[in-house]
Amino acid sequence: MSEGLYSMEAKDFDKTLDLKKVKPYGDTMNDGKMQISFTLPVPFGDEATEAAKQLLKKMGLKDPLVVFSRELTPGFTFFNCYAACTETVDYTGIYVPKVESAVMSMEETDEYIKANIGRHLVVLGASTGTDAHTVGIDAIMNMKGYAGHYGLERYEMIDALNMGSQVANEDFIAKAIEMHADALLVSQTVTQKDVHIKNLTELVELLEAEGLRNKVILVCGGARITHELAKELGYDAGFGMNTYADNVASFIAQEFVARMQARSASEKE
Ligand code: B12
Repeated sequence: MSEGLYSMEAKDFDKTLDLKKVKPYGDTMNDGKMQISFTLPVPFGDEATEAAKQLLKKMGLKDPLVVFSRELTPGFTFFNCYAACTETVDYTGIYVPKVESAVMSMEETDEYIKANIGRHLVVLGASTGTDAHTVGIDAIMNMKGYAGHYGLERYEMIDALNMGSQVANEDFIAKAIEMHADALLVSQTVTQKDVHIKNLTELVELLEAEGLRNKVILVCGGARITHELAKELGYDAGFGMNTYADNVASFIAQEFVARMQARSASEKE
């Protein structure tokens, strides 16, 4: 198995740091310096800069500094600011639910599928509903891959089809049935008015109505998706920023094998 993409653990940090009281780092340790950007609906000028500083102070930040401001359009001013944060967080008490499968390289995943499953896995993906963002799902599926990581279409043991964007949940399911898909990958980028929750929930409901939910590995992803949210919505896994095909393929293959083993164990009982 290859090393995880993010292998740094708490033990690897500077030993002199108090991980129970972590604060932002700007120039020197524990200076608390943060960069904050925002827009106020006021005209560009000295009063706007003062308003931005006062707001930062009210947020509990010290020594506010407006380092850049510009009129966006008449009546609106954008700011870049620095200020010092006085709060700390206890890093040692943090728990983030995430996909637990070991991350394998493309070659390792192909070997794993050959050895443990013995046939190609069929994976269908799309950006669903009204969502027109294709770059995320392409990054995971496209033959050329993303950031030096080949996509699922490149895997010898995966038959991958990317339906593109704005795919209706009904059409997605019809294709999944036609292809006998083992895994479904859904990308959701736009979260305005929680439209992603609506789309993702509707897909789960439709799959349940078709009696398909437990027959497929259901995965969603997008910049605002977390594993925790995905589980809450009835998905098997969720992936956010900095995901590569390696993460997804490893999860699908290992989850498929785990289900095969669970099925054969229950048949023996
Ligand atoms: C390019 C872009 C567009 C293009 C999309 C073109 C295309 N062919 O994809 C166009 C111009 C069409 C567009 C339109 C809109 N956009 Co736009 N767009 C972007 C932009 C600049 C980049 C998105 C992107 O490509 N990221 C790169 C990819 C690689 O990252 P990613 O999607 O996060 O994918 C990674 C992970 O999330 C994960 N992942 C993603 N999907 C999946 C799926 C699975 C199964 C898995 C495992 C993992 C996974 O893996 C990927 C690789 O690591 C972002 C801003 C930004 N800088 O992020 C705004 C942004 C996403 N857009 C936004 C908005 C609001 C819109 C519009 C509503 C604007 C409008 N008012 O018309 C429309 C919506 C159109 C629609 N119907 O969907 C907002 C979304 C805000 C929100 N949270 O809802 C953003 C964040 C901009 C902003 N700051 O306001 N957009």
